[in-house]
Amino acid sequence: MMVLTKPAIEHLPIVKNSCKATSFFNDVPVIDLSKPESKNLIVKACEEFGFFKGINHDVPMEVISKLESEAIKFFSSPLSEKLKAGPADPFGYGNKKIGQNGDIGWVEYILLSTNSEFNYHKFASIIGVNPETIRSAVNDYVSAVKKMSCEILEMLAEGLKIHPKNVFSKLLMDEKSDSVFRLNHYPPCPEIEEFSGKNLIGFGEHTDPQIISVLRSNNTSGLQILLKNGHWISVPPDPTSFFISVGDSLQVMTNGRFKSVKHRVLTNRVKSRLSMIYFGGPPLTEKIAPLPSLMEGKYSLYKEFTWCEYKKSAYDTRLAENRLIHFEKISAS
Ligand code: GA4
Repeated sequence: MMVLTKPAIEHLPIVKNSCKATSFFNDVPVIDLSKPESKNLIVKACEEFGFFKGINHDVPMEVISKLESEAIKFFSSPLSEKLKAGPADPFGYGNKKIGQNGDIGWVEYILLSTNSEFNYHKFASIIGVNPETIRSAVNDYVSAVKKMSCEILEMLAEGLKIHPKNVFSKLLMDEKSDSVFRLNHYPPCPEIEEFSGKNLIGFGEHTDPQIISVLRSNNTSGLQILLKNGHWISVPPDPTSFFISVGDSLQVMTNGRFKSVKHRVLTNRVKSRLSMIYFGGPPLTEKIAPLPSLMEGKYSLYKEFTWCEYKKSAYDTRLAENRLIHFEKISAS
């Protein structure tokens, strides 16, 4: 195995291997999305973990495989070619640099907005296909995953006994929904002499600012979530399922009943990891506030803000920061 010396990948964040950080998460809540009665389990999973695995979904495997194969072709292209589709500011191709505030990781990615026209020509010419091929692969995948996300959000609303059940899903269905889609590729990371017993970080710890995030990966491990008890646990990959996370906006809309889950990705020494994540967000002008039916006579824990204000503030932060803290009301006690 190739062993690198530190200067080659200096500056990249690392994490110590500890039993807790590497223990596998066998208790990940698994929710059968085809059963209406799963709604109560979804609520429980969002309260306890802010995270669950959804099985028996209706996203066709061909739709997933089509996009996956185009993504593999793109990420296998020479770096000099891929760089022509960047930099990600924030949309486009990004390599190691995450966001605009100095975060880096052992990752390359394509980030795109689902409500604005994306320039597929650059990507298509790099892998030598018709731009329509890429556009339809992305659109078919995003439409299917968005539909599934809306169904999950409606089950969630029913589980919470909120009427109408589309309170959350209508925000994603809105034609102005400010959603984002990202393809992340984590190349295998060679062993590093000075860092033995430690892992390089692929994508540093963070919460997602949107309402809901839906992740699908290949069969390579790397994803970890932070439990309420402060332990990081690894989530075993499952390419046939989707992993759903509560975002900051859903935390606010439930007045803190659901917590957005902190997560990160560690690199793998042997295999590359490819993940596709849909981040379902509301329209920019949407007010993000606790739903009155979830207040139960309590006060809102958060100041009033729009998604545009939150997003702007979030994009000015470093990845690991607690972004919601600036929007919390100071308690009187
Ligand atoms: C985390 C969730 C999504 O991947 C993302 C990320 C965004 C980016 O990569 O540009 C951010 C990050 C994410 C939150 C804080 C800011 C913005 C990087 C960063 C340091 C696309 C998003 O919407 O917020």
